[in-house]
Amino acid sequence: MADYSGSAAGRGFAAPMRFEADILDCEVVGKIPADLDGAFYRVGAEWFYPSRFADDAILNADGYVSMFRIRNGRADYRGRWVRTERFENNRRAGRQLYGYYRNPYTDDESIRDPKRPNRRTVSNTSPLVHAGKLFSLKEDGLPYELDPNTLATRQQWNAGGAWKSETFSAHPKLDPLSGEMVSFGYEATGLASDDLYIATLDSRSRLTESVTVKVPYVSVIHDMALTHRHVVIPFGGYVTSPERLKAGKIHWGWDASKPSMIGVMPRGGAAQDMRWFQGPERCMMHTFNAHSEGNKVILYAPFFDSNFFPFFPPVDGSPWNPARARSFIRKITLDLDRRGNDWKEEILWPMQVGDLGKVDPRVLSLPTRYLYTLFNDDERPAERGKMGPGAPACMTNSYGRFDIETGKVEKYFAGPTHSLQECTFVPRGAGGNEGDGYLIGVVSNYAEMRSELVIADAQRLAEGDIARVLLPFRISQQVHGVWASAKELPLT
Ligand code: V55
Ligand code: FE
Repeated sequence: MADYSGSAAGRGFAAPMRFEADILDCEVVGKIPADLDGAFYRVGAEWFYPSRFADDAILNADGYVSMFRIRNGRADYRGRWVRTERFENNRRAGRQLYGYYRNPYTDDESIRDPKRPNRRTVSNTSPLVHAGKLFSLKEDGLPYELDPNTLATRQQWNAGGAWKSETFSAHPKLDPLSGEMVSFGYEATGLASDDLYIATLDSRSRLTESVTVKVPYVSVIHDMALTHRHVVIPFGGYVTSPERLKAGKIHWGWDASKPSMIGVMPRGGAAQDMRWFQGPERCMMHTFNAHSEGNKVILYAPFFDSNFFPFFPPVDGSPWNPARARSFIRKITLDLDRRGNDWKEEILWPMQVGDLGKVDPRVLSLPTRYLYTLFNDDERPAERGKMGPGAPACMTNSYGRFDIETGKVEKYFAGPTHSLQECTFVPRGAGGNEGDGYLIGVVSNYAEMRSELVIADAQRLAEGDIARVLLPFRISQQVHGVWASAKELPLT
């Protein structure tokens, strides 16, 4: 039996839940809307065998995929490990063979292969549904295709050999008008390489365009944004090098002297069309959305002031600073007609928010009115005395709909012993207006030490949820989730 004590694995509510699960017709409070027919997929990180290093990143834990299949007002739950090559190698060995987050030099000799770092992927970051297929993604490797009903892992996928990067982002963007997917891979040609590969696949998943550009410096490029005319590539602060990796360190360190960068290139452009804009110290992980207005690109993103991740330490040896790991909803304007390489940045709301935000997928790449994300509403009570072990010091008790047009914030409160995970917007029907739909997400119930799925009307968040699906156990923190209607996947 693996020893989880003293490892990077959590305790209490966050203690590893190593089983796979099927719950038919879950207990429901309230009424699941009859028009919901589809599946909510979640991908997250869960240690099968714990890390060998107490200071490793949770981002290095094994991929775990779960789904809520919802139809006829009922919900079934299923959870499975993503059976990566790494998972199967570990299982065969009966122990953790792999070392630090994205550092193959720290791996057990039996599987060590620094020339092929993408084989180490844990595929733990986000589900993707495109062209009738389901995938789990992580930015250090290729997608794993999953069975959308059984969640069985099929095989790694590279668009039939057309995808020419060793890596594939966890955040490709889907164009709601053309059905295209635009995605990228960074460190595209090997460990710490400065090649960034960007490609477009059509609505049937055939690769139509690709380009490779050099990055100004090698950093985490976690997310992107897409407009109907441009591809937007933000990053900043994190650094790595072959020397750092050979010295046995975790993949990333934080270098506060590095500028934040945003690359903008026309969709279908050539390498020389990439324009790099530059800004102050920022930790740039997730985006909400972007659109083009003439020769301006407007990006909405919940970027952090500085390093968000305590396990990627500052390279100058200073301690991680939680006071600067704050994110705000920022509006960034990139003017392609200006000669300078700077951008204009506005903080739209002074309140701190979580950075796992969403928009209505029908407006992706287009002008946006509503941004949805999670935050902690300090005006709501937290009943600490009722919570079991492992509740976080900072709770996340609310979802918000942030109205860019009016500035108004509509708030959903999950409860005094509850902490929410990322929200997902579910459109009501295929047509319809932006914002007409549901906001759904999993919440940790620390009073009863189990998890729930909440479903709220996205236009009536203040009225509370309309249904809650109750699970009889804790499920691990998702990183990202996606809703797929029964029209998008062959669901049984
Ligand atoms: C992120 C998550 C990752 C990762 C790199 O949220 C960045 C950002 C879950 O894995 O490997
Ligand atoms: Fe992400």
